[in-house]
Parts: sequence; structure tokens; C-alpha cells
Amino acid sequence: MENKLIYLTEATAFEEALPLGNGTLGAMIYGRSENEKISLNHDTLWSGKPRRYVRPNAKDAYQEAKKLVLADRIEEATSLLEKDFSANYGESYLPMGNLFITHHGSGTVSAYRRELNLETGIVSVCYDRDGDHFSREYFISHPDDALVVRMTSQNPASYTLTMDCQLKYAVTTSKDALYLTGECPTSIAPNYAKGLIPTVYDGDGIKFAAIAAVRTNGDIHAGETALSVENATELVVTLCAKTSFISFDVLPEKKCYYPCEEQVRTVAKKEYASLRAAHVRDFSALYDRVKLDLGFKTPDLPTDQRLMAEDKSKDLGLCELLFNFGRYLIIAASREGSQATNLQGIWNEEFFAPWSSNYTVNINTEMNYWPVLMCSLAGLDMPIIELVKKLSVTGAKTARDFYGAKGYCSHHNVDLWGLSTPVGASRKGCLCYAYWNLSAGWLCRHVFEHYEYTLDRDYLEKTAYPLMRGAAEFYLSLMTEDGEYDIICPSTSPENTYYHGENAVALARYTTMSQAILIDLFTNICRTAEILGIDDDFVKEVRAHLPRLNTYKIGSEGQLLEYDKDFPEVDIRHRHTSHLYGLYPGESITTESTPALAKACEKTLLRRGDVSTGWAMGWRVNLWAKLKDGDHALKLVKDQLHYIPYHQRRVSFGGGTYANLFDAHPPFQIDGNFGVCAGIAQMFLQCEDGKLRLLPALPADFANGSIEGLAAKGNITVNITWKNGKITAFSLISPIAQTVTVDAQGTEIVIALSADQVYTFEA
Ligand code: FUC
Repeated sequence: MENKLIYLTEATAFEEALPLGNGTLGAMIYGRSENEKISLNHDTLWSGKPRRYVRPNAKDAYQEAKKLVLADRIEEATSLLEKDFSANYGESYLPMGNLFITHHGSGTVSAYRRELNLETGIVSVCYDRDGDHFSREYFISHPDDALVVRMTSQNPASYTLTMDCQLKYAVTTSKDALYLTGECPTSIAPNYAKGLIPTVYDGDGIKFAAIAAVRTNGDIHAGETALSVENATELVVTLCAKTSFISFDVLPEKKCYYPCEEQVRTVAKKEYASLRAAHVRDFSALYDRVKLDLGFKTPDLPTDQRLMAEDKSKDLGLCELLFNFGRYLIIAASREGSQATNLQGIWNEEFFAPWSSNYTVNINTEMNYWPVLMCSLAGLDMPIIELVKKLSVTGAKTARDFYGAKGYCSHHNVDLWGLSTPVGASRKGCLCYAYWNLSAGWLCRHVFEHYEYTLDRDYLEKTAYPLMRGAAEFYLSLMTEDGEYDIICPSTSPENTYYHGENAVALARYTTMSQAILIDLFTNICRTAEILGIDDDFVKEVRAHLPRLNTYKIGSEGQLLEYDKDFPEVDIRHRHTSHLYGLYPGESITTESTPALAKACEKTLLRRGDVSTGWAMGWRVNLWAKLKDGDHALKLVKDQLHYIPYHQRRVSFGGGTYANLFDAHPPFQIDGNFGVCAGIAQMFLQCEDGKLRLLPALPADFANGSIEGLAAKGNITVNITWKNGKITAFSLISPIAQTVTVDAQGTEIVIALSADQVYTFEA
């Protein structure tokens, strides 16, 4: 089983360093023998402050644009919305700084090895130098909320510890600790929006502190901005960090900030062994919930060389590793109480990060949470549910101010402060990404799925239903009757354009994705209403609209139409596959219930092609799995393993994987890691058409294996074993008695499960 990332060289760049995290605190470990670099992140370290953007003419512009689009005057509507509807850009997720630990040695390094153990969440480094053996361990503990580093040698060694940062900052010392304190800007313009003021500090920004306390059997000397350690065979550094962020709607505290002094002292007093044991207990308990064994022999090569190997497609253990790495990243990046994972999870070293390292909610943020429930990690998805709660507050104002609508809405970008307004700052061409108001609807799919996997009725009643209802109220306010359909007009299909006559435009009368998201949301509301016994006017209204939302049409090439008509495509290979939302993550298209539409989805995917950005390939893995074509899904996984060296981090075309297994959009974007993880899970289990489908998309290359601990809807845990592509055994366990229909590779079995009794089937 593949549970380790192994390297025989030090990391030269971020894309080679190894990630650690506890949801809140994140670190990239470079494992350098001479000048160790640990880059630090905190999930609430962002530019900005609570703000609300308004566009005084937005409501009128929206009403006018709707009329224009209905009259097919798309270009005029586009200019109007660009001018009067698009507001400021969102804020950025920021790097906290670096901790450097310099070891003063002289000889050459040999027998170097660096590892990330996915089961324990520990990075280890060892090497020989100057006739000595050095070993190090690094982890970020969730129970102790601290980064812990232990360095040992056989002979006394000396080290210097320093810190730096790209924000306004200061480094000071006490007798045994380093203090990094600083302040974030109150606004940062995205690096793609040229011409705006890049950075503003007005004093209201988030303050932060990171304190690194040192314990050693050697001597510590505190300089002004550095600590030196001499004569040490053991050095333990414990680092805690806090920010002054309070809430999305409250100004951060103004005063200078030392909030984790007490915490770091408490943690630093604990024995290393007990900190390590508590961390491993916590981490492994989550990681061990799922076990995938495809029976491949792990080659005796470090991970980066496996990625670079010419005959890599035969090294199928890499697929297992990618799946396990996805689960590792969930546990490291998203915990109850942390912020939702952003475009880079929690790992970002850049001040002007790609796309501001914030939330893009027209696919990327949702994709981050695709594998969580299936991989039996319910609970670790609470941050995305909290994100939706935040949007239900800020988005109610946006719905009112921009649309004159009820409920709440959000657009394609979100930040720590709950940005829900459309971005674009009146720039030409911004509509294709900025004008998209379907995100609350999409996010509510996860909100409902959390219930489907946990069956937590209280959550459904008090959290999920109000969120789904608020989102639906907004769409009901916008709904336009258009012949046999009820549509959301105007609409865009995320970031795509089509030819309207000579012109490439984004706005359309309606789009397949908008309608599919509404089918999904309204269906889930009807199901909830049934479970909770609600039958009020709102539910009646939702039920009445539902059959009129289905605008699915098949185009001249056999493809599923993306827009209301068969317009010529501007980019046939476009990365977004938004119109296939109904196939995945939505549920309105399945191979069994709507075979013709499923065929049209297949045609669409073939036309779009396989080569794309990292996350786009991740989505395609899931879509092919939902089409029950495991071989094509696996081909995409193999494509995704295309090695991208760090020095091509931005220039290369087509996605892939960096040496540290981080997904390359390029540049690094974590969504692709989660997309492929979910896609691999879907090869083994899909919950669809009210059935549990076992091995629905098993690739021929995965002929033998077993998977334990996957979760199915209904709070059911599933184990499956197979040989020569055929199920040999499976077992199910549920905490409640319930009847389920299992599709075991085409054979349907209706099973009455008793509470907490394992049901076993053997072929
Ligand atoms: C969406 C995608 C881009 C990128 C960005 C962060 O806009 O279309 O490819 O992933 O989000």
C-alpha cells in the first residue's frame, strides 16, 4: 500500500517541499540540511477588512440587461452589466513568513532521505555529515495546535534560528523564543488586474504573531533577531501562531498582537514523545478510515523519479498514492473550526498569489470538498458549510442591492470576509467570469450531501434547510417564464464564451449549468421537505417550478448544449465542463435514468478533449467514472500524473503534478488533488438513482484489489474485495436499520440492514 512520499534530495522550491497542516496552521517543509526553510501559513491571514461594495445602478442595470437579453441584444446587455454591475475584486490569502534553521556544519551531506508519511502526518529527514548522523521530524499537531520540529545528532551541533516575512513585520527574541509579529494590508489587488493600486495598509488589517520556542540540551544565546543554539544533540522547536481575525463582519483587533505566548509555553513544556503520540493518534484515526489496496508493488525509487520515469504509466501504485495524498490533504487542510480550503488549500508562499489564493466558487472550492464525505471524513467538511452560512448573511445584502431580490446569493469569487458581490471593477471582458450568480446554489449541494451521508436530522432542519431555502428564494425572485421553461436570465456558463454572430459573448438567455444547479437545489429542497414534513407555500412554489427547469438539449454534433441554442463554440477545448454539472456533481443525468443525455455528455467530453488544467482533468476523471468508463477515467488520472518541474510552474500548457504531488493547474492549485481523489473513489463506489453501485467504473488496470471504509449515502460504510475485475466479497454496516439496493456490477440485491450489524456478501 502506498502511504509515503520519498525523496533523496532536498527541496529547492515550494513544489518540491512537503506540506503539513492542522486546518489552521500550515507549513511547507524543505528538508534542507544546511539552511532549513519552513514556510508558514495561517488560515485567517488575509488582506482586507469587513467591507460592502455597492454599485448604485446595479439593480436597474440588471433589469434592463434582462430585457435586452430576452430581445437577443446580448452585446448591449454585456456593456451595461460590465459598466454598472461589476464591483471590486476580493482580497488575498497571505503567506505568514518563514522559519529558517541553519545548521553550522562543514562536510558534504550523504545518505540523505526525506519522507512524508501520510499515515502519521510526519515529515522526516535524515542524512550523514561530518561523521555524524542527523535526523529530524516535523509535524503540525491538531490537539496541541502547534508545529513541532525535532532535530537530533549524535555529536553536539550548532544552529541559528531566524524568521522573515513579506508583510509589515518585526522579529524579536526572548531568552529561548523567536517572535514574528506583523500586520496585513487592508487591500491587495489581484495580480491579473493590472492598473489598480497594488497594496494598501491603513492600520485596520489583520495582525498576527508566530512564536517559536526552543528547547535543547545545548546552550541558547538570544541575539536581537536570531537565536543561536550550541552544543546541542537535541533541539525541539514548537511554533504557535494566531491572528487578530475575529469574524467576517467585525473589524480585527487594532493592538499589536502576542496572543499565543501562553499557548506556546504550555506546548513547549510537554515532552516531545507525548506531543508526537497525541498528534499521531489524532491524525491516523482520520487517515485510517479508508484503506485502498490495489496490490501493486512499490518500485524502489523516490517519488519524484517515479513521476519522471518514462514507463510511468505502468507504475500504477502512483494512482493509489495520489488517492491517499488527497485524503492526507483533506485532514491537513480542513478541520472543524478552520476556514474552508482555498485555491491553495492552506499553503501559499506568495504575496501576490495566483488568483489571490482566495475562493473561486464556480468549481474550485466545491471540488476541494468532493472527496470528503465519500472518504468517511464527514465533519472535516464543516468549514465549507460555515462558508455558506457566512454568504447567507453578506449575500442577502447583495441579493437586495444588486437584484432587488429575496434570499441570498454569491458570485464567482469569495474571500475571508464573505465577499458575495460580482467582481470585475467594470473591466472590459469581466462578465465571462464575474457575472455568475449560481454559486450559492452549487454550494448548497454539499450542504445537503452532508445530511445524506450523516443522516443528521437536526443539522438538516437547523442548518441545511434554511441555507437551501435562502438560496432558492433568491432564484425564485429571478425566475423568468420563457415558453415551456422557467429560466434564470441572463446567465453565463462559467468563464466560457460563444459566438453570437461575429462576437464572442458570455451572456446568454439561459445556460444548461444554471438550470442544472436549480434542478439539483429544488430537488433537494423537495426531498428535505418530505423528510421534515414541510408543505408550506415556499415548498409548493419550488415543486411547481421543478419540472419547468429541465432545458437539456442535444446539439448537432450529438453534444449536450451549453447554451439555449446550438451556438458555435469559441473554444471547443474549454477547461470548464459546466454543462455536464447534471452528470457530476449533480444527479439529474445518469447512465441508467437518462441514457441519451449521458451519451451526449460523453460526446461533449470527447469534443472537449482530455488535456486541460489540473482541476479540469480532475473533473473529467469524475465525469468519465460517472459514465461508467473506468478506463477513460484512469487515463485522465495518468494524464494528471504528467510531471511538471517547479521551474515550469507557470509556463507549461496543460496540467499535471509537481514533485511533491501537488496539482499543477499550472501553477499549483489544490483542487486538482481533491478532484482526482474523488474520481478514484468513484471508480469503486457511486450512490446514484437511489442505489449503491459497487465497482461501477473499475479500470481494467485495477483488476485485483480491495477498498475498506468508503462511505455511502445513508451513513453506510462499505468494504469491497475483487479479483480479475469481479467482486469476490463486500460488506456493509449502518448505524440504523434500513433497506438498501446494491448494484453489484449489474446484479441488483435488495438488502435489509440491521443497526450496527455487518452485512457480508461473498461471491
Ligand atoms: C477559475 C478557472 C481557472 C482557475 C481559477 C482560479 O476561474 O477557470 O482555470 O482555476 O478559477
